[in-house]
Amino acid sequence: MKKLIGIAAAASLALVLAGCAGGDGGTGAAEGPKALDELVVGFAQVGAESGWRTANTKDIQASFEEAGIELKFSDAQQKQENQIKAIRSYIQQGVDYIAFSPVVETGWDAVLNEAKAAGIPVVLTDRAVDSKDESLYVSFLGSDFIEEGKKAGQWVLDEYADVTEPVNIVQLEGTTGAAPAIDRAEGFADVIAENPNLEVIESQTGDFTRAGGKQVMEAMLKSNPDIDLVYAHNDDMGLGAIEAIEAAGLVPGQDIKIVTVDAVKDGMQALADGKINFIVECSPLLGAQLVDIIKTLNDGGTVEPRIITEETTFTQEQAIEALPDRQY
Ligand code: GYE
Repeated sequence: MKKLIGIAAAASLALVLAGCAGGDGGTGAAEGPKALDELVVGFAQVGAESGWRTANTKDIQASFEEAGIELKFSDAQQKQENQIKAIRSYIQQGVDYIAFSPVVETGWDAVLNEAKAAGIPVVLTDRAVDSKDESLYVSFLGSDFIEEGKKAGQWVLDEYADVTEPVNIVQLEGTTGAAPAIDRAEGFADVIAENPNLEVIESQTGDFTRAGGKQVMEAMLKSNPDIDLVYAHNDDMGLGAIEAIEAAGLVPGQDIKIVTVDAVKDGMQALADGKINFIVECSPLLGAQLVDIIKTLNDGGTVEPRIITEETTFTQEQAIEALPDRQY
């Protein structure tokens, strides 16, 4: 008799556990939270185009590992079609959550609707989509890129406050159509508009890569003998520009000033060395917050639709001070 009760108890415990494991397509809430080691999250990364991206990937992978949550990871090599394929495969595999950093802003509605139909919540990390339908994702975690552009513009405005001559600025844009490229250009343009001497004489994409920044800068140096300042949408393109400027026999940071965004180690080193003049920070450390979002959703809680990363700016002195403790 005792044995029979034991078996019955074990069977009902098994049923409860099976209930917890879900099978509801991932919303989790209806049947209670899953154990963390039963959760599966699919992450579709942009690529490995920059120091920022490498740090972001490392941080996300490490955070999920630490939390004991399985993370499926894919690298889209900066191609939207690859990212869409990865998301579709996560949907097919029936993951519990999908997180991704959209390479460009447009063209996501179809695949996001597929995720929604499958009941898989989507979290945007780092970059935004421009979809009007905000029900297609639960939250967007990342920086305010317009604000970053404004901070870069403010430094330029202050630096050239007293000039009476035109200041020739060239801009190295990030990936065409990417939220940080669009917004960093917009914020910068808004602020420098206050001083009519500040003029962006050329603006080209360097695709957020060092090689791209170098190549575009080489061409710009050929067509414009009189460049005063480079505004690069990330450190890597600024570092590429430094190579081109040096190859042209000019001194980066002096003959041509450089302002960038990100504050990854290599950028901070160039700032400390006086080759870059100012960096606006953009933090790639989004892993812990992403894990928190997933845990909250798994517990049936709600998350803020927009979570903005806190960031600062760096001058040369500040870079020298911050470098020894810089994590990425
Ligand atoms: O600034 C750049 C990277 O989306 C914020 O992408 C990110 C940007 C970052 O390639 O270095």
